[in-house]
Amino acid sequence: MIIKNFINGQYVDPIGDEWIENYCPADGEIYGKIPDSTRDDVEVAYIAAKSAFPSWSATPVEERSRILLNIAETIENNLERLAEAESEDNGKPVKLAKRIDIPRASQNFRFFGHAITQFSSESHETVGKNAINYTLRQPLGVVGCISPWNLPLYLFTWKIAPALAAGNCVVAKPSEITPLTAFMLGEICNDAGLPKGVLNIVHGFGHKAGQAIVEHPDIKAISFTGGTQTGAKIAATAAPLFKKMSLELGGKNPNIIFADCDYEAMIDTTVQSSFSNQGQICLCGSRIFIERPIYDKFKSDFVARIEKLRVGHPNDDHVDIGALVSKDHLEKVLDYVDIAKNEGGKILCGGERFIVKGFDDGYYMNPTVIEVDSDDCRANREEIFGPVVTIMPFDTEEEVLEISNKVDYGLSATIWTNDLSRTMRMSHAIHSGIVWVNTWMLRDLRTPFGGVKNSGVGREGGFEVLRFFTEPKNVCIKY
Ligand code: TXE
Repeated sequence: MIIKNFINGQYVDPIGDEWIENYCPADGEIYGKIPDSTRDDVEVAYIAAKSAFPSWSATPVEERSRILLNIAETIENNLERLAEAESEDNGKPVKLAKRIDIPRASQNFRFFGHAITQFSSESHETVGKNAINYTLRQPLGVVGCISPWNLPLYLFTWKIAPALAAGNCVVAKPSEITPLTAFMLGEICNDAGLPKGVLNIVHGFGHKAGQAIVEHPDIKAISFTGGTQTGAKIAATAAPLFKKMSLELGGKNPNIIFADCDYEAMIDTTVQSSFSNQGQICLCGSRIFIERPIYDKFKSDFVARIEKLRVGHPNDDHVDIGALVSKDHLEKVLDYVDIAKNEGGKILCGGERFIVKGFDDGYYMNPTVIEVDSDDCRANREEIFGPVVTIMPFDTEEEVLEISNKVDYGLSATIWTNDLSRTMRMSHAIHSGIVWVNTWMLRDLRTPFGGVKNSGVGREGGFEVLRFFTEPKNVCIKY
């Protein structure tokens, strides 16, 4: 499989003819190559985007909307093919990609295709001075979208769809670890009638192609999802260039369980919030705090449930947990298990690499539950981003709030309780951009999405992201 850049509506080789090998996580084998793009490729993509901008930004909203809805439908029509590709590239179970990743990619285009028709600006009458102000919301021009490997097409389109809806042209780079569905998106956009040059997709390493996008003086905004350290680097590069930035970074999210919760619903959802997508979702609740009266029961029920999860080849429909995304990532996650052990954590289940028969070199790992007696250990403070959770009892609301808020991250939090007043108190006091009460990852695309502290800056979703991808300009008219 040879993946190419998608520039000006065409698939092209990288100018320098340098390539990167692409690995299949399920068996550890190389199955293709992708462009090792450089600044030169980014420049060609930028020029294509810049040339397309005058026409795309002047295209009536109804027409832009129609094209976005076409893309949504074309993704849907290619569901099977895209899900299989996503799984091959990322290691996630095909059934998960079919149920979540690809439908959501389609929904992203459908949602913003509709949302843009409802997006409006404000006017302010300045009473007593005979003046009226109205605010234009103009597209920025060419914008950069950089996405990670955990939910490849899902997150790639979560940025691209609103950028395009708002009238921008895009230079986008998917993760070099999972380029395949982004590659396929080019053809889908052509089939759906997206004009040439409106979306350009450049593949390659973050420090080369990604960095060139961020450094480009005329790319006006950067929408990035990925690791916190990368986010800091991007911010350091983009801030002196006065670019708009939206950074959605890591998380170390608390899952806070009170004894009065609906226990069965809680435990079902907690299995999901811990290990969905092999625990590689920035929203996973990787720190589980349980109120002491139900701690022992939770511990034994939860571990029993986790031990039943089936790890295996992503093509197998009976599998709950597929492969981790890469060898490096698997090693990083396993290192954290050792760190936790050295810090006194007790491994209740998992903790090891798992060999799937016939796919011995695949990057599999058993889902892992670690009991910790202090929230201060590294396993409880640093983002592991794999199938690893810690569990720990707590006694009071004040105590659990304090330990929940003590980490550097603040993306999401889950609270399980049937006490309304406590729900209100906790939701207000918790340091995070998103709070789920008695549920997890229930998404409504109209809501603001993003984190505080080291989890990022800015909000995606709904009109928030359409505001990000437009520049407000106030016009004041005296009459
Ligand atoms: O992501 P990177 P990595 C976390 C998770 C993971 C860690 C590192 O903890 O273990 O981050 O993952 C591009 N300029 N998350 O290293 O490097 C890169 O090519 C411009 C959380 O794989 O942040 C890719 O397209 N771009 C996260 C994208 O950034 C650069 C999801 C993300 O890669 C760049 C993934 C640069 N200098 C990992 N350097 C979440 N929030 O969901 C890299 N990139």
